[in-house]
Amino acid sequence: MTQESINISELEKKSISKPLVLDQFTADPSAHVFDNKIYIYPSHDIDAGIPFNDNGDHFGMRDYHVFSMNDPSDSYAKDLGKILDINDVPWAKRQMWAPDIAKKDGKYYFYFPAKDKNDIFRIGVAIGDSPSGPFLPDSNPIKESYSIDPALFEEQGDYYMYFGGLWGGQLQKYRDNIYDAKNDLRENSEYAFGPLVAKMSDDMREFSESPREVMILDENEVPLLAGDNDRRYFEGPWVHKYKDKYYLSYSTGDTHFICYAIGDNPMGPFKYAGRILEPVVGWTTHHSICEFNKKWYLFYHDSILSGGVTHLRSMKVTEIFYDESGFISTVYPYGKP
Ligand code: FUB
Repeated sequence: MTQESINISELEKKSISKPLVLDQFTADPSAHVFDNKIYIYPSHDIDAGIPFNDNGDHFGMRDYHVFSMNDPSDSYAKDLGKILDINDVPWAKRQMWAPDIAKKDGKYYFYFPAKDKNDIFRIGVAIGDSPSGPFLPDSNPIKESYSIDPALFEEQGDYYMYFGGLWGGQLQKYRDNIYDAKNDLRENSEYAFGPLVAKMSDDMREFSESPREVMILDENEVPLLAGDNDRRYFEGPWVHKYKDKYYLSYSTGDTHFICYAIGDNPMGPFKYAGRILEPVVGWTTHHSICEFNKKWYLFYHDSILSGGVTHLRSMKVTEIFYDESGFISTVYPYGKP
């Protein structure tokens, strides 16, 4: 949605949900249920004074807070405080982007992307004994990790990390997990980039195998093309399971949708299945999906609270619904037109 074409106060009135935090800006919410309580791990948006560009340099975040809710119907999420600061991470220089967390054997593993001293995005881990920390970061990023937007999914004791984002997220600079500054976006007629997936090692601090690209197929079982901007993967992967099927949802970036694809295996392939969220106010759209008391919720963000400022976003939540065939009804963040 372009900033010129919208009237923010009109859309605010029509919003299907309200910001969950009012005294700071929060984005890219990764929501999880631990001990029957909802914990949300968002990016902590700030105004770093850097002008908007397609490289996302204006997203200059420097720390993370964790929030909790007793129920998604609560009006607000409670700030449990800061859990990690860029100054505590020896390898990180700038831009702490969308994080996620996983619980294993009573320990909590907080995963976050940041640019290293060479301005290359890597993914780090910080470990704690409770969902609210404190978290102690490893002194190096995860080997073979790159790009942005880690999202963890657990299945019978196996943990999978999905990651990757185009443009400022640097995914287009890699082929077969190797960086080359000369690499760029694929041609429109080539297969689209997918997110990467790797199984985690037993200690959750490394990949147990090299990352593999996830395929997203169209209705004819052919991989989506790079020029299919309304449907192809851009950033913000999230995987959840519903009735024995695996759902990969993601942002389409420059077309501003949250879409999803369904598969029979956490590694894919996934078949494109539709849109979950129509465009929100702001350039980015980023979400998570979480079950609580047998209902399903979409955590997402928009820039309504900041009056439309792209890099000052607010997290929100709304319930989502599946039909009998397992398809998710599209959410219209400001009501169905
Ligand atoms: O918050 C910074 C970046 O914007 C995230 O990593 C992307 O997914 C997009 O939401």
